[in-house]
Amino acid sequence: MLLSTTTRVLGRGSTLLRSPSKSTCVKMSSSCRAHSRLRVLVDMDGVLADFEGGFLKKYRARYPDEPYISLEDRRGFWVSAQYGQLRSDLCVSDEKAISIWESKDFFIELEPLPGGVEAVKEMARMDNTDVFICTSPIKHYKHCPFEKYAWVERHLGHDFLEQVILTRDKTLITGDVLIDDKPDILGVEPKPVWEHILFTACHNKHLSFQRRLLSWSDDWRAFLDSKRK
Ligand code: BVP
Ligand code: MG
Repeated sequence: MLLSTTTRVLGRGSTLLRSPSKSTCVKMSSSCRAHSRLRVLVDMDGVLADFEGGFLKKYRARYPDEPYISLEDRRGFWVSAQYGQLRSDLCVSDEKAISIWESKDFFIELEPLPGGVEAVKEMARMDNTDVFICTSPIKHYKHCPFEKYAWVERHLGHDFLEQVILTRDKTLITGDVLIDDKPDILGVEPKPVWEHILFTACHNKHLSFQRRLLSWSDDWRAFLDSKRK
């Protein structure tokens, strides 16, 4: 490997010259602690964008005579699974529910969750901090990936498009912190390097979890500081 002579670009234009004496750098955690910048991964649906509220509003408008699940009664990450149970115990997912988020304009029209956009902008301005939006697109790719980029551009600005990571497997992404509303973030990497802080959402508020943010009014700054060491 050419690590001893390679200059790598890290974060916002800062560079790290690797030398033989710095070779321990690559042996440390594969997160970014080796170069003292904090890397924060922020999920989008359920953390920055109101997926649950947007879904319920459009579902009720399109299917006014169908039963629905209030946000208060939501349980479990998968909306489709709970709607499937509502209709038939044999059904594992619900096509009417799925049709909502597969529709054009579903993702771009999601409202920002209170304080999220402001928090991410503030994080991005913090010293020694890199923020990435880490989000999983649905496999019905006709609208979702495009609209996720468009949402970021609309709410966070064109330059923030540089910070977008679309992945179906967040365990592969390196970072110090992942702020995400999904309780079980699984993938091919059994030991992801990030610490998951659960962002509270209607579907996860009843679960006990090691670390959680109640909302963007909660003290996310203190949590990031605790990770800086
Ligand atoms: O793109 C979103 C919607 C989709 O999963 C993605 C969650 O991404 P993260 O917030 O974890 O990055 N999604 C899909 C289904 C059912 C599919 Br069938 C669902 O019930 N809930 C849900 O969020
Ligand atoms: Mg999410």
